[in-house]
Amino acid sequence: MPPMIHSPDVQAARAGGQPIVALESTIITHGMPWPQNLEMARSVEQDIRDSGAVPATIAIMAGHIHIGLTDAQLQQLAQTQNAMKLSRADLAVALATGRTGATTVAATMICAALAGIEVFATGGIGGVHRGAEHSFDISADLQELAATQVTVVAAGAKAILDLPKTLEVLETLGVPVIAYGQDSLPAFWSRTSDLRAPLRLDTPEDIAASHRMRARLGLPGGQLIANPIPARDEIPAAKLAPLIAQAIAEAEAQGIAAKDVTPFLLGRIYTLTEGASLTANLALVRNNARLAARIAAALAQTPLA
Ligand code: PSU
Ligand code: MN
Repeated sequence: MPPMIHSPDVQAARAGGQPIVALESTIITHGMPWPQNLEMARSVEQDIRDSGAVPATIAIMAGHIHIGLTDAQLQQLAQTQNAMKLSRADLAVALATGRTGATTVAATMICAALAGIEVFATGGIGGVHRGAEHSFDISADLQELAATQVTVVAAGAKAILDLPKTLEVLETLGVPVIAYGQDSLPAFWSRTSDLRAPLRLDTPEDIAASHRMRARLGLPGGQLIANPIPARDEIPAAKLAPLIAQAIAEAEAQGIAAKDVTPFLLGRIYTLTEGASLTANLALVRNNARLAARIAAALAQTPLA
């Protein structure tokens, strides 16, 4: 096994057979500004506890995979400037050389699977960027969903992406994209998009049963659960569209590329919406955490074979 440290809470949960939900850390270091990032990390963990599961925020610290962080570690990570953004490609180098960094959706899935955690909550996964036909910018999160058996609860893909292309790639990769409780594909800050989700499920129990069935079929890879942001917290897509377009144009003009694209766009949209995007982002992550906890509890009741 790679160097791995479980927090005392996660250790106790494992010993007691309690449901555990994984959380990523790039959203803390690269997705939100200080100090709202720490508030978000703490409230999401509390939501999971309140829903009857145990949170395991995952990060790389001093060359170790941490499954669950103490509050002091969470604080430290939230204040780290220039933390590494670690995806599948970066994990081994970071661990082998004793580095500290945050895990993306892809890297968090890998670490969760190694730790035997089956459910993971985040805000929005990475996907196919607009203009990908020129930039080739397609998030490693998509391939990870095809390879690693973790159910990921997100509010769809971030609306800064090309959603139709993201859906096409997920279909090619054989990843089930399952809208929770509605037919439309959620678009992160907005409840609906003009795209129909390929699949729909209405209960955590059905999502857990489908997770188990994939294992029985011998299918690698996970499921993407697209959970719409609560109605009172959403920003209508029409209001966001021009701001997203502006942020993307600025990124292009400034030559922002590779790992920097997503954090740059999220930061600009935060400024352009005068903070409203961050409030919505916080609400949707918490909503995803609560659903993930219910799925983890349902999985604990669903036998393996
Ligand atoms: N969801 C959010 N905020 C974020 C991210 C997701 O609400 O910052 C992060 C995730 O870690 C995701 C990453 O894996 O953005 C995608 O980055 P890229 O597009 O470079 O693959
Ligand atoms: Mn990218």
